[in-house]
Amino acid sequence: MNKNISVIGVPMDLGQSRRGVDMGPSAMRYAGAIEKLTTLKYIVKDLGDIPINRPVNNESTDGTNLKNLHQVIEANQQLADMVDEEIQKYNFPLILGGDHSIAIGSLAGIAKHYKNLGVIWYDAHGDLNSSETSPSGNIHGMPLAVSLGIGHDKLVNISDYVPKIKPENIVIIGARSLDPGEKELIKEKGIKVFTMHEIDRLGMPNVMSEAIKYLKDRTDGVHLSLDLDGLDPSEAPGVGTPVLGGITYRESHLAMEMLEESGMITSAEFVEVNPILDEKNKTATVAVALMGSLFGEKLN
Ligand code: HAR
Ligand code: MN
Ligand code: MN
Ligand code: MN
Repeated sequence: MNKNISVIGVPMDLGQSRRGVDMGPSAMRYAGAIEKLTTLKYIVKDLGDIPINRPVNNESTDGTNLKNLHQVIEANQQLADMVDEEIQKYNFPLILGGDHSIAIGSLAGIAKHYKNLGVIWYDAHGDLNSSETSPSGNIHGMPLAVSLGIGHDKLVNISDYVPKIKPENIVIIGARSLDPGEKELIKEKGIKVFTMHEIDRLGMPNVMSEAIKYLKDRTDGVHLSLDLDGLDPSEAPGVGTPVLGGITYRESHLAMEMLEESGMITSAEFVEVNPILDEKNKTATVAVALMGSLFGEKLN
């Protein structure tokens, strides 16, 4: 793994409806993210937080149902530029969210550096909605679709190229809440998904081996987008859209360790940590523990 990590905080809560996820970056820093990586002998640069403009009101924009569209675009363009710059300097971008709408900017900044960027989407949700299929108008339910070039023009055009990623380079892990339009898109595009059913059936070791083998052949870099709601709410309660029956803490550790051993991860983000909904910063603490495994922390 690249020894130079650039940490970028994105205190964004405008891609969804529950306040508090904007404090995710502070919660993960408070839980010791920077110290953890430093202890693991990385050279860590904490670039601080991107400024997020507050919306004047919560009304839909551009004649769509997309909440806070303009602020989400602005923040993601800033994030994309910053991530792009860090990769140009050969640094590993580690992005701390914020709601999952920030993956739009992360991927916009990252994907231009790869011919075939792979994406591991560790999440209870598919985040494959568009304005037409979204039940909520929440942009955090859309970033994977947007990165495929599906969605509002101004969102898909961030950083001026479309699409950012190819459907065959995506692996979704942990899905258990997919909307009808998302299921259709998964079928239509042939996106590889390990739902909770496959995790139960095959076990996490096999799921991760398959995911790694699948991506290894076809990609030249892999972004890990880890939504804390991929984990079970009993172990990661501080999330805005919890779904029962999720991935355990131990399974998640193993997943991170296997990704580390694969050597394939070239950027990562940890999103949807909401300290207001949390119990004593448990979810941020889980996030930081998983960062440890992803970056090579060993038990002995
Ligand atoms: N699929 C639902 C929607 O589009 C819920 C999405 C919840 N999203 C996240 N990100 N927490 O995964 O509104
Ligand atoms: Mn998500
Ligand atoms: Mn989710
Ligand atoms: Mn282990």
